[in-house]
Amino acid sequence: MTTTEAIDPVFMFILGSCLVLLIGITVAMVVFVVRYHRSRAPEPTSQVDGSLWLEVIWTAFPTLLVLAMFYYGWASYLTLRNVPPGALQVTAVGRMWSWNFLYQNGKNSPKLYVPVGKPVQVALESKDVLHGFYVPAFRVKRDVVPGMKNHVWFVASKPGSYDIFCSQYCGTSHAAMIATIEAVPPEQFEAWLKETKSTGAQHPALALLEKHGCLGCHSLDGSQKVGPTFQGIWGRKTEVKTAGKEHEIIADEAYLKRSIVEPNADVVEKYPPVMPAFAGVLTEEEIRLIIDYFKTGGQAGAAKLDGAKLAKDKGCLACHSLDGSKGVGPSFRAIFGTKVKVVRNGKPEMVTIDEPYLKESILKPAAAVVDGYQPIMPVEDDLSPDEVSALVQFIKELK
Ligand code: HEC
Ligand code: HEC
Ligand SMILES: [Cu+2]
Repeated sequence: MTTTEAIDPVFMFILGSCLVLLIGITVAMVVFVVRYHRSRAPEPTSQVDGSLWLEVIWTAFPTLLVLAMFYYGWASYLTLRNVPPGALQVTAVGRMWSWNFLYQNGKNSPKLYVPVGKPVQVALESKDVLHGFYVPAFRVKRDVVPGMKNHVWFVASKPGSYDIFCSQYCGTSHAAMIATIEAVPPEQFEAWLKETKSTGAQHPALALLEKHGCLGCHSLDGSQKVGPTFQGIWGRKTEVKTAGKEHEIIADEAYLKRSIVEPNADVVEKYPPVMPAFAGVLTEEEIRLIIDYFKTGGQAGAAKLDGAKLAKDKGCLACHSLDGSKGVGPSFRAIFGTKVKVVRNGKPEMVTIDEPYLKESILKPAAAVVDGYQPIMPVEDDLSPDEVSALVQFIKELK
């Protein structure tokens, strides 16, 4: 049984009983008013002292009716709470003022994709305040309380798009807290779930780095692995040993190329000479792509990620406008290069909006709070470094 099939009959039963009573009582009232009007019956026609069977009926009938409403209501409530076995597990995260959906394979999406005909259990989580997960089409509505475990389930029996609303007033843009359930055929859902990147295309060099196992030994985010990190590699000063002699180099095109093709020519100090040579494995063209990628510090890849789409999908636009108007947060329009007053460590200071500042504002919103605004911007902990760069780039270029 689906949640819709559980709820609708109860609703119709209660609505129907109420309608019958409303019409019955109103008709009886009108008939009595006319029939026993003083002009028709100037003298009282009868005096009834009491009627046992009448009393029994009008006590027993409403009692049974109300008990029946309770019984059907309770039974269908149990259907809402008991999730059928084998349901797809998704977590809905509510925050001011957007929804995000996390799947078990780590994928996340601003839209709730579900396979048609399969029950879906949605675990409800809030990052900040009280929200409500409300899907009228499937008759489910449940509060999303910070720190409390809660869930709903539903089945989309037909393909299509269904609205999700927030049903608890949660601040200024509460009304904008709308998301969509996309019910698609199961094969299409499986294919969608397998696509690894939810936003935009990958830089082709990244695919190469993954394919040739470079990322097993080199990180992109500055963390330590077997080899030096690729973060900030372009133009970096490095101590290397060339033919047994130590000297300092600056990572330029020629050095990087040699490091890939012939890693043992210059061995970075304090690292073991374990990198395999990629001469003959990577083509000239591929090496150029990789070096370009290093040059731009991943920016070229980030540019491929659509910053505008990200800003929308990640809920930034619920608080930040693109047209210069003041929202819950400052507008993104033409702020790059301007000066802004922020409060850092409790002290006011003027800062110029540059890339590091934007990055910090996104990753650590509470570090420098823009004067005149509340420190309510959420920490978006599932942004990848590329996504942060794409957002910075997007804000930077917004005229
Ligand atoms: C088995 C681990 C391993 C793999 C796989 C590997 N590397 Fe390395 N790489 C290292 C180590 C260790 C160093 C540092 C020692 C050296 O210079 O040889 C290094 C150094 C480098 C350097 C110079 C770094 C600097 O800071 O100057 C570059 C550039 C580089 N690797 C690129 C690549 C690329 C591109 C790939 C994939 C095509 C790759 N590496 C695959 C282990 C690896
Ligand atoms: C719940 C509302 C909210 C959401 C969602 C939100 N922000 Fe903010 N943001 C704010 C507020 C309020 C401020 C100003 C106070 C502060 O600096 O913390 C701010 C400040 C900023 C600033 C500094 C702006 C300036 O003029 O100095 C940047 C950049 C920023 N946010 C980017 C983002 C990005 C990117 C996202 C999406 C990943 C996002 N914000 C999501 C509320 C929000
Ligand atoms: Cu809400």
